[in-house]
Amino acid sequence: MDKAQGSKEWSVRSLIPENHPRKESLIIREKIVEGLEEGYVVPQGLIAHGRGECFDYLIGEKTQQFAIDAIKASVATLLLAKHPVISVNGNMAALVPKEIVELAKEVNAKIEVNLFYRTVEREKAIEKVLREAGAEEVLGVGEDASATIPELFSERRRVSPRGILIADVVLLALEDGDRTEALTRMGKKVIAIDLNPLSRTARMASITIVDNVIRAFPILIKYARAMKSYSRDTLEEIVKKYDNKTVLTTSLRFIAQRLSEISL
Ligand code: PTJ
Repeated sequence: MDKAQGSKEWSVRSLIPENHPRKESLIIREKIVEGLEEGYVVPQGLIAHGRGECFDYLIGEKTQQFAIDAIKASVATLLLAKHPVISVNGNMAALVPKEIVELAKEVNAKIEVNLFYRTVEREKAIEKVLREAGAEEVLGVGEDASATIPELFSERRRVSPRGILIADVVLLALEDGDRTEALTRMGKKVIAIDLNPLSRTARMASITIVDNVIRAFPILIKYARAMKSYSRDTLEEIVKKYDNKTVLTTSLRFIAQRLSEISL
């Protein structure tokens, strides 16, 4: 890449033709690449994104009813929570920074940085992205991540005593299953957004939204605005009726059915 190409004015996005059939998907990729260039997405995040793209293809790159059902239960759970926290990693910061801040405001949740490949530089870079997106407080950065999730050995064990440690509900995405399992053992409800219904995270979470974070966040915000006026009884009823196993089974059957229809 020459100097002109490396400058801010030159953007890879400008190389994507307006009428390219995969334009949206290519632009989303560029957001992840830009996050990598700015140092807050890790190279492994590109691999994670590719896995996500594959599963997104299988669900038709659309938010399906099983995701809407999970989104409604998630919003009810967040609105009922005493200490809800949205956990943010590199890919999430690249894809949905404004939406994270917006949803946190709607459901009165804290925002906490929590990384698998933790470095102080990345934590600070993600904090900056979130503050630029409107966040007034970002937990889990530097000394603030002074508490520990028991029986978890990755860097994800470091959490804020004002955030994930005391949270009753944690919303997370693009995650490995270990932390979800550890948080569940601590008695917390975990809401996971994961395009892969077979992942350990998807299986271990209390509520799994099988959808792309890009689409799921705006819908979460929309439902949060609508459901804020619901009574506690109504919200509790929504949570009570929700069954994550059914949602995961439905998503897998949907994929199987879709593939068999396409292959005819
Ligand atoms: O920023 P860090 O240091 O915390 O690093 C995090 C990564 C993303 C590298 C790490 O969590 C990782 O390796 O994730 P995995 O184990 O590859 O899991 C990612 C999961 O998220 C997979 O099940 C993907 O299908 C899914 N996924 C990928 N992109 C999206 C997604 N789910 C929802 N929306 C997406 N855009």
